Amino acid sequence: MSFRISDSLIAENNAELAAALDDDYASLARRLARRGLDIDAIAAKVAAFHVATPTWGVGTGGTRFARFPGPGEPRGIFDKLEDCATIQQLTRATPTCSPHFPWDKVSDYGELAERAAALGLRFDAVNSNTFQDQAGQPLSYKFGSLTHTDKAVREQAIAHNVECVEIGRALGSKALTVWIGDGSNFAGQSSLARAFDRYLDSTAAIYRALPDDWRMLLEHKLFEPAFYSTVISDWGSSYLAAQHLGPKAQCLVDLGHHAPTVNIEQIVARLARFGKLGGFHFNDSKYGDDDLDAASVSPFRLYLVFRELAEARRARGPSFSPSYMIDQSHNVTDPIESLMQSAIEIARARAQAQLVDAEALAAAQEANDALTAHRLLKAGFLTDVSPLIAEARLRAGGALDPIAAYRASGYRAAAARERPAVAAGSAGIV
Ligand code: LRH
Ligand code: MN
Repeated sequence: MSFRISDSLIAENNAELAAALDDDYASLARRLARRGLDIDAIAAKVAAFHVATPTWGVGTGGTRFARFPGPGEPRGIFDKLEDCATIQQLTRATPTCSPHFPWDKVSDYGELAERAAALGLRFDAVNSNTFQDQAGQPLSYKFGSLTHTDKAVREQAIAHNVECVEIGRALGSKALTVWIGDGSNFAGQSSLARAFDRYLDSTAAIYRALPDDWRMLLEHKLFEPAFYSTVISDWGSSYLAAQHLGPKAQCLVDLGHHAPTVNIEQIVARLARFGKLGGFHFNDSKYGDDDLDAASVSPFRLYLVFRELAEARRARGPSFSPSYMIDQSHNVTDPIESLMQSAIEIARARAQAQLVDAEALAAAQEANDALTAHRLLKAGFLTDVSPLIAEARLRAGGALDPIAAYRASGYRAAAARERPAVAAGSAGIV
């Protein structure tokens, strides 16, 4: 697309908001100082915190019933990169994106890497896909992929993952995310034990193809597309597999992949404790894998996850560096706006998690002073850090109000002019 949002538009937009921000920032600075906290130090930490956008998330998403594309839908990875670059330009929180293959397949990955670099983007983990059959694919994944009973199907799926590693190397990525939908819809349909053993064998073959400095991120999910059993259904199965495979294998926590009542922040604490927390797919959900915007349903839960991340970083130091990525489906909003809002809310949780007096909290916990401990922990969540995260964006060259700047820019209308309209109707998340 020839249209790019101009820095002058962002500067004009920021100028209108600057005086109010300065006032709010100074007031928050005083309040945090009373709590012994240095607002500039926290703003610097927030500015250094980044989350990757999902290339599959910049197009309008759908459900199994339907997808209702909006104007200016990205036609392919080059359009998707432009939209990811626009999110980064305005939020300064998303300098990386996570691609998905074969959805983002091109003939020249060198050209793709150059285009991304020209747009100021880098690639985080690459995602394989053995949950759909591609046109011309010799063997079907209807009854599974890496755990299929037919060795030839497993080998086809392994080969695809190894190809994704090769693509990732050309793009400068350092990790492969493996999510498979393998499972069953009837009790007795598959051997729960043998299916897991086949998973271990197949992922071991992929593991052997990993470069030394790469990670393999195993993504668990409770159900869907399988509705009786899922081979990697929970963090326990994922952890066992990662332990079995070796140090380069870690677990990826997609917030939407758990039963509604599961204590996800405790899973984060457990996996971090054993050095197996490899990454996140941030989103939110009320019922199932709803892939809603991060913090749009349970902002307190996201905050609690970042509290455990802050504790893990205190315990494990700078070597603790999970991949932070978003994985959402935007069915009724402009995907760029939703991804910007999500990046802002994730930065908010990151900032709030820094505001807890960890020593006082530990003392209250040791003293079994439940209410004081809860109040000390909640103090971060109850602090409106909007001025702090806005200032962090401003100092990084971003927009104080990314959505207002985006709407004022006319980017979506320009995309609609330059990208042919897409017919409505086809079902599916992308
Ligand atoms: C599975 C999942 C996985 C992706 C897909 C798009 O539900 O979370 O991470 O491959 O969504
Ligand atoms: Mn996911």
